[in-house]
Amino acid sequence: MAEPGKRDIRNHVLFEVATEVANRVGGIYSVLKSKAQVTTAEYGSTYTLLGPLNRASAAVEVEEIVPKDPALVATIKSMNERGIKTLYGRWLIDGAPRVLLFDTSTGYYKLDEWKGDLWNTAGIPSPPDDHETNEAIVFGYLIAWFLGEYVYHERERAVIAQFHEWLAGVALPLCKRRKIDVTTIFTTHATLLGRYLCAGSVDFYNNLQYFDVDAEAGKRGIYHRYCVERAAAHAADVFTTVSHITAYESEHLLKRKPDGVLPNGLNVKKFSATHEFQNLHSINRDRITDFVRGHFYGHNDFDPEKTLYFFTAGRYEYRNKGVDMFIESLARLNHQMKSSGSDMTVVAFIIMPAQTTSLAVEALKGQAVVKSLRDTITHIENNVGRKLFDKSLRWHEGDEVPDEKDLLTPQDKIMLRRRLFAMKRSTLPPIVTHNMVSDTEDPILNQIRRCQLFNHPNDRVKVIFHPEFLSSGNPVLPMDYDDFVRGTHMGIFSSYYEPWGYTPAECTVMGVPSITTNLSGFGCYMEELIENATDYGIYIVDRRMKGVDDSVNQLSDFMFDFTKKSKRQRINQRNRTERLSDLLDWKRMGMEYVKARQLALRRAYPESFDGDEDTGGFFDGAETVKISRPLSAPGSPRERSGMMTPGDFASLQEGREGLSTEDYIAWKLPEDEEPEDYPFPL
Ligand code: 1S3
Repeated sequence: MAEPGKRDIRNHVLFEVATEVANRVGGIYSVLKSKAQVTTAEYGSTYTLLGPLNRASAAVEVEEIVPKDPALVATIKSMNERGIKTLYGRWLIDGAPRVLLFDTSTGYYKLDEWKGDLWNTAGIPSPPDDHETNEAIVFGYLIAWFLGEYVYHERERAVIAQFHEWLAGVALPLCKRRKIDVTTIFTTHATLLGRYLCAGSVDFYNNLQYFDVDAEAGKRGIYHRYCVERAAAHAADVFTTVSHITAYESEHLLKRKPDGVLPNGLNVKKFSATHEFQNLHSINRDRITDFVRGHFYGHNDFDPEKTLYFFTAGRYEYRNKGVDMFIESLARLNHQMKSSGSDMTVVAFIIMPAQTTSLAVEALKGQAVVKSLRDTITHIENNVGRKLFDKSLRWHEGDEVPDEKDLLTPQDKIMLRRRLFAMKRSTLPPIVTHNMVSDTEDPILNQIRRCQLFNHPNDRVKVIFHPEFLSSGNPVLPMDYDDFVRGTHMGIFSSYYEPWGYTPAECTVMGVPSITTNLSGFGCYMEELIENATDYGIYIVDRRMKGVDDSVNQLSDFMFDFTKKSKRQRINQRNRTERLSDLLDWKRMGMEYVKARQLALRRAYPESFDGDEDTGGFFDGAETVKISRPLSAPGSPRERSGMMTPGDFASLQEGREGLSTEDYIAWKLPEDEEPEDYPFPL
């Protein structure tokens, strides 16, 4: 048995705790799912994800198996005997990691006791009717219970528990208070207060140092949640976030400097044929074109060969995700294209789930009339072909060559005429594909109305708002998200608040150029890494140093310049974009996670590292991994000296009290920016 404080750090056990394990909600699901392969490659069966049990999604995402680890078996048995239901299994994704899901409903019999305990031990209040917080409390207490029992049964190996986001954070102060022999990491993917403050009309980045955080949280009714988040950040052995901009935010809003940055990666899949992604682009672009033809029936007066598909997508956070700026820039782009006499058309999609009642009749009708037209023409084509063949068979020398006029029968003409009349339309093609619950109050629709982007035939920019996540089962736009992205020409994410931003990163690995901002973690990361990012199809709008009007112009100029590219230029750019995908691969990004875990072990078990300057290969392995440099013309990412890992200018080393503010000093904004100076309503 190990002496206290002397657990086996080399063969440690890893738990990752989050509410989005095998449960698709948002960005954390993407992080855990895409990272699973590299983490299971490193840990095998000693890696387990812990989450709340959502029976509906577990039914399709998890295959139940029997645990083998004796400490795990004993702990689960003990919890089950005290009424807590669990599901242990494999998450059916690449890497097939093990998951242990807790049915929180079976822990509610202790809710009142736990709420009292949370107040007494951590001073965290919990109002009676906040379901989300109640869930977080029950889940947190179940996790602390689990970890406490687990380390009682597992006496040899060190245990690392990494927690993602405040919803999984309640267990952290409990682990600390109860002195549970685990070492912990807390990773925040956004701060609660940051998200709330940015969604209002606050000059967030210039005032970060000055917010009265308790008062601001109180005003927004989230003080208790904020307490959980702040307690989690302070109780963890190692505190991390996903980008430097969020590190700066966390320092001021959560009052602890993060120890380092763990940027998000992707599970990059390379095709054996280098240009396969270009083929996929053209196949999926044609599928989008099919949809567009239906949507614009009666108004298909633009050439698909000269049409570009732009899109934005994500959680419906109108201002945070920069939809306000996107629509305003589209209006300016429309003006630029019209006044320059451009023969191109841009169809801009907004894919953001909102409350809807059903698909709009017009959207369904559009697809139906175009399908009928296509069916009728196929029928006529077959008739004409058959007749032409028959006539040709009967042809003798001296006869006339069959005349096309004799090939179309009167019935064919009537059928065709009917289809053509069905496509007559007295209204403009719709903006939105669904019936909205609050059409007149919807911020996106109101901004489109204000900018008068009504899909008029003269408009060079058309807009389609699809207020639902994409799926191949949708009768109007039957495509999965990845296929849709591949078919577009450009993704546009003009975010104001975006700790990381998976959407542009996903575009990049699929070879789709994107526009992002220097207020998003991803944008800053790419700007830091690549000298000539635009050549690589990564356009970064300056939302820090420029006034809003100038940022909007910069965005519309980026889009306008893109419309002027030839097809060849677009293909070349896509090739260069796709070459950046190695930079975003978890094989590289995962190094920061390795370093965070190493630091957590050092902090909890310093004796195990005594006199051990060589840390036993952990760090060495992480730091000597060569970053692949697949880049060629025109130019290459910035050459950097010294240690080069994705979190590079973070520390994640013992001996430093968290990140130094100097690390993200670049985030300081000029003080004279005029927040009220918005040229459009927010
Ligand atoms: C958060 O999800 P969001 O879209 O609410 O976490 C994501 C994963 O770290 C991150 O990419 C995103 O910026 C955050 O905002």
